[in-house]
This record gives sequence, C-alpha cells and structure tokens, in this order.
Amino acid sequence: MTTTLGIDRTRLLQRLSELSDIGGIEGTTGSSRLAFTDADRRGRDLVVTWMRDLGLEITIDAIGNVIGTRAGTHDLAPVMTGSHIDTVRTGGRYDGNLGVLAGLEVVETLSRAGVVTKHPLAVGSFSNEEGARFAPDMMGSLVYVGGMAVEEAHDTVGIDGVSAGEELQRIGYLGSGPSPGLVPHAFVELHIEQGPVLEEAGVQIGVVEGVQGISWTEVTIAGQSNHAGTTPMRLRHDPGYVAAEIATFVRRLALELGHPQVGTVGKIDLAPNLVNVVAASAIMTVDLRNTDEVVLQEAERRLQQRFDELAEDEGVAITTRSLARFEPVRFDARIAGLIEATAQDLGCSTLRLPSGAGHDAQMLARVCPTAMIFTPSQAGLSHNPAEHTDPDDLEAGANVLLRVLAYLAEGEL
Ligand code: HGY
Ligand code: MN
Ligand code: MN
Repeated sequence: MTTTLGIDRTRLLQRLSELSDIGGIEGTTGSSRLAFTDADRRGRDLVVTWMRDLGLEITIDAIGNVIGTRAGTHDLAPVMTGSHIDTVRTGGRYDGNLGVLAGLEVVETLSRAGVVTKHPLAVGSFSNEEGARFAPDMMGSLVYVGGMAVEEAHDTVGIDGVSAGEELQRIGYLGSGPSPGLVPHAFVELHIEQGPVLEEAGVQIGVVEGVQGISWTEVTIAGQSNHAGTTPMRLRHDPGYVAAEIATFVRRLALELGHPQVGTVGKIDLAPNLVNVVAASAIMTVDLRNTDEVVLQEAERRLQQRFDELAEDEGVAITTRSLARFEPVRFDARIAGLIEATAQDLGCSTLRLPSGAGHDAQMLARVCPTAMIFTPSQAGLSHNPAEHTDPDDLEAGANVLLRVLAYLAEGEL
C-alpha cells in the first residue's frame, strides 16, 4: 500500500516556510534560532502544535527534546525519524528543519491514507543540535542516548554567559520525559547535504554511510595589554598576533593533511578589542574534522605543538578547553542499502558518501540501527541564510523517507 503513496509537496514546503519565518533573517529565506532562545521557543511551539494536530503523543524530556509518537498496531519500539529546529545565527531554511518536518509529513501522509504501521512511528525534534550557543553540538540527542548526563548539559554555560538549564527553564521546555530516552527500533534522518558533493555529481539522493570525526577546542591566549604606539615589537606579548598565527596554521595544517581534513577558526574575541591597545587576551575556537580518527588525532597533536611553540616565542599563556570531541561514526549498512534501493526504485540517482556535518543520527547510531538520507545543497552552501535545496529534491528525499520508514515500521530489517 505504501509503495504507491507520495508525500504532499505543497504541505511540506508550506511548513518549511512557516517555520523559517520564525526568527526569519530580513531579506533572506534563512532563520536565526539559537538553542533555547525565544525564537527557538516559538519554533518549538509551532512544531508541538503540528504534532498535536496530527494526534501524536508528545513527550518533552529534561533537555527539551520533543518526541511525537504515532501508535502502531503492536506495542513495539518505535521506528524514529527527526532532526533539529535550532539554527546557527546565520541559519538556512532546511538545515534540521527538513528532517523534522518531513517526518511530520510522512506521518500525515500515512494517517490520511489510513495506513497504520506495526511499529509506532516517532518524530524527534532534538534540542541544541548546532552547539553554537551551548557546546557540544548534538547535545539533545547525546543526552537522549545516554552519552551525556542531563545535569552536565544543564550546567553548560553558553557563549553569552547563561546556563543551558536556566534557558531551558525560561523558555518552558524543561520537560519530565525519560532521559535517556526510549530506544528506537531504528532511526533514519533526512537532511540536506550542506556541501557540494551531490550537486557536483548531479545526484539527487545521498546514501549517507557515516559521519566524520569532530574536534572543537576553545583556546584562551593570555598576554599583556599595552600601548599600541609606545611598545616596541621586541617587548610585546600579543594575543592578537598569536590568534592570527593559529588561524593561519589551522588552514595550512588542513591543506597539508589533505582532503577530507578540514580546519576552521570561526570565532575570535579579543579583549579589550580596541584600535590602540595590544590585546590582553584572545579567546578563539578551532574546529577540526576528518573521516579518519588517526589523522584527526595527528591534526590535534600538531595543533597543540604549535600552541607550545607560540607560547614560548611570544611569551603568552595558552590554555585549551575541549568543546566537543566525537569519533567518526559508521551507519547501519542494511538501512543504507534500503535507502539506496528505495531511492533507485523511485527513479532517483544515488551516491554513497560520508557526512561532513555532525547530525543527531550519529548519536542515535549508538543505540539502534541508523542511517541518513541526503538531498543536494545548491552551491554546497549551508550555515548561510541563502541555503537552498530544489523543491523536487526535497520531495524526492521525503518520499524516500516515507517508504524507508514504512518498510522498517513493518518490522523489516
Ligand atoms: O557543526 C555541525 O556539523 C552541525 O551543524 N552541528
Ligand atoms: Mn543540521
Ligand atoms: Mn547545522
């Protein structure tokens, strides 16, 4: 029966548009909904309303994960899909939102067709996937699978000096649902690729085989503030210079190690950050990623070696704090094969690839068979309000999700 069903593209696009208007970025189709802000709350409220309208049983846990569940004919572990609706400050319309709203679209399509699956179907909207305000990323799904104590998550202080627990309480999403959460029978996440691979290959559906390793480090450089005009270069202990050296070293290191190694300095705060003052301190972040754990560790080792050299040469103190560290993850080969076959049955071209971005699926993979479906990102752009995916590709991705979930929810695997 479900092999003839198709999602309602207009309904999916309409929900994506409505959600992205919350925290909408003027003049773009993007949004800014950092985790646990008022904009995040408004987005959550909208998703909860949609879940309620679909008759889903809603649970909200102690880290604010929102799970909507549709009963099956049997009292079994649910087949789960989902993603996140929090965004970075310059977020796009599809990052995370597509996975949550396509999940709701699958549920609505099945309900309208009178199809009840054997396993319950659950749609998760996981908290704080981005980690941009409160590190680490994928915090909500990490707590959901028992990888982080909820108390530790609550105590996390954000880039603006408040704790995640306080903010969660303030927005009214500190729930009482079980933590860790109910272990699903299987988990499949639909997400945009956020990179150039599918578009450059002219392929419509990505069969995601895993996620690369992630290493986030906060680096604090303490030097000596001084007068920009009177202080000879030989007497300086300048965190502004050291931060710049680290940023250029990260770029050189990634190029030297070669693809798929990537390295990013996305945040540098100087204090006192004034034109005529040699900075007293710098706080910056380094994001290193690789599909190969051994090479990622080599990158981390060489970065630390560079810190030691710079501290010695410039006479500054460099201290580091890990914000996130996740090893590469392999997804379930059977589900990946099911995604591939389903997409091809639907006439879609497919390509197998690792994910460059982190995703909630990499956490769910710790507790149940998990894989992901990618749709192409125009010009490989993401974490940018201009992020775009062609509606045909959104529809194709959601239809692959519909069939894969329906198949798994009949207990096949
Ligand atoms: O950083 C990431 O890969 C994800 O967007 N949280
Ligand atoms: Mn995402
Ligand atoms: Mn993201």
